[in-house]
This record gives sequence, C-alpha cells and structure tokens, in this order.
Amino acid sequence: QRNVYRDTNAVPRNFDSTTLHLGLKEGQIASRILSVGCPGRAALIAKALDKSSPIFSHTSPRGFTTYTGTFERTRVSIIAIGMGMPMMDFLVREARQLVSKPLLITRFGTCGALCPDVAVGSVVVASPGSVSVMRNPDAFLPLPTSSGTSADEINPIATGGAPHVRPPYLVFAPQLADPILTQALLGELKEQLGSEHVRRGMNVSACSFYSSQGRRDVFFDDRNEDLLDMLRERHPSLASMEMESFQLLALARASRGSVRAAAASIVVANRPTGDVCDEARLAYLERTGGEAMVRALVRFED
Ligand code: R1P
Ligand code: URA
Repeated sequence: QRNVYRDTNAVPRNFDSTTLHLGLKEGQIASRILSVGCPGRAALIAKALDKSSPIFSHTSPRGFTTYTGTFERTRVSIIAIGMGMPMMDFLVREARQLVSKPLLITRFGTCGALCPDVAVGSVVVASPGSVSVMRNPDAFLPLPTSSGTSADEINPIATGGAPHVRPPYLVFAPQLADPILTQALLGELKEQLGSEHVRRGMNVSACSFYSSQGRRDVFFDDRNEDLLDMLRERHPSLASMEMESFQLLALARASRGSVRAAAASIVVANRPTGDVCDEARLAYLERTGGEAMVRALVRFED
C-alpha cells in the first residue's frame, strides 16, 4: 500500500508531483496569477485569453479551478479559489512552490461597501491595503465560576484574561498592497470601466460572511451590533469588506520579497443603504473588470 502523499512536514505533494490542494505541478501555473472566488468568474475571464495558444485547465478535487494560457502573448493563470482565508493560503503557498520566478498575485473578488457613497456596481481597489476582523471565540466562553471549570482556569495566559474583558472581535492592523501593482490595477480598471466607477479604499477581510461582517442571525450569539461602527471608527477610510485580500497581502509580506500582491473587488452590496447590484451589471464587471485585471498583470514590468 502506498502512502497518500509525501513530505508531510514541508509542502506535501501527491505521488504524481501535484500539490495537495491546487492539484497542479510545475509548468501548469504561471508566475502572474489572478485569483477570483467562484469558478464561473474564472471561466468568464478566461474567455479573454489568447486563442492562438493552448489553454490548460484543471479543477482539483479540493475545488480550485485553474486556467493557464497567454494574454497578449504573456503567460498568466486565472484561478478560482473558493472562499475564505485558508483558501488564499493554499493558493499562495502552493503557487510559490511550483514557480521558480518571483510571483505577481492579484485578487478580483466581490465585496460589501461600508460607506453609503461607495455605489453598488463600482470597484474598490484595496489601497493602501487591508485590515482583518476575526470573531474571538474566547469572548463567548462562560464566565469563570468558583465551582465550574472555565478556559481561564485551564490556561489563563493563553486565553488572555477573563471572558468579560475580552473583545468579541479582534481587529488586525493593515497589511499593505504593493503600491506599484496597485497603481497598475487602478489605471487599467479606470480605463476599461470609467474612472467614476473605480476608487481606492481600505479593505477589511473578515473570517466569516456572517458574524464578523456584522450580519444579524437570531440563531447565534454574535454580539456584533456595534461591529461595523467600531471598524469605521478605527479605520475611517474603510470602503470594502470581503474575506481573502488580507491573507494575500499578509502572505506577500511574509514571502521574503518573492511575492508582490494587490487586490480589487466589485461592490455587490452596500451595507449602510441596503442596495444590491443587479445581475447584468455584475456579469459585465466580472468580464470587463476581470480582463482589465489580467491586462494589468501581463503588462506589469517586474
Ligand atoms: C462571500 O460571498 C464571498 O464573496 C467574496 C468574499 O470575499 C467571499 O469569498 O468574494 P468572491 O466573490 O471572490 O468569492
Ligand atoms: N462578499 C462579502 O464577503 N461580503 C459582502 O457583503 C459581499 C460579498
């Protein structure tokens, strides 16, 4: 019987040399990568790849869909990663393993807007970068009692004080996008979509679509009534809220200079006004904005 994979204490590979989650091996992924959330958006954007060169496509058993081809004769990959920060972690770390050159990675996602003047159907470029907010499960533990066992009694240092003084949400400081790549995204997006539909703003990536994005759900004790106000107070330039960009920017920073990253998102909903984007506008922005994102990547001189 063969083991399921090799090299478990580093970046493991399957026995056909593919990485465990992207399901790719060397040569199947480019050094310029556009990541998106859903496979439909990746397929739509991949229509813009050159028809004159072969297009490699693969969906891994873990749900990553990759298209690698050329655009204006430069190699590029468009990869649908699904949702959430761990999926971005798989992408960045496994891509880093598979490509020997420096990486350029961008994200084109969807987001909610956090101020009334950021219209649905516009695009926000994460500039200067992204903060992050995470639900803090320790704050939801029962208060310590003299008789019962609480997490504080088990390990008071690790849990950081009594539950009633722990904040229910932890906010992490900004991770900055690459300023030159960001400028390139802004330029191409404004050119394709019109400058009135594209703006900069601080992004916030949340650990959930629900609790840590301030959505109400009577079935759960989330204590998030004041969360969006608290975030806006701490970061007055906050414009967009989604779930992956922070991880991309934080990993680029940790990459010892081998990954440059930037991000933009389509505003599908405005949280303060309750407006939601219509389907036709979203499809237009995914295709036209996505093509602008690819153009910025392939024209970028690294
Ligand atoms: C939530 O609906 C998802 O939409 C946003 C969030 O970041 C999260 O992944 O981005 P995508 O549309 O790129 O998936
Ligand atoms: N994606 C998110 O994560 N939040 C929104 O409000 C919209 C899209």
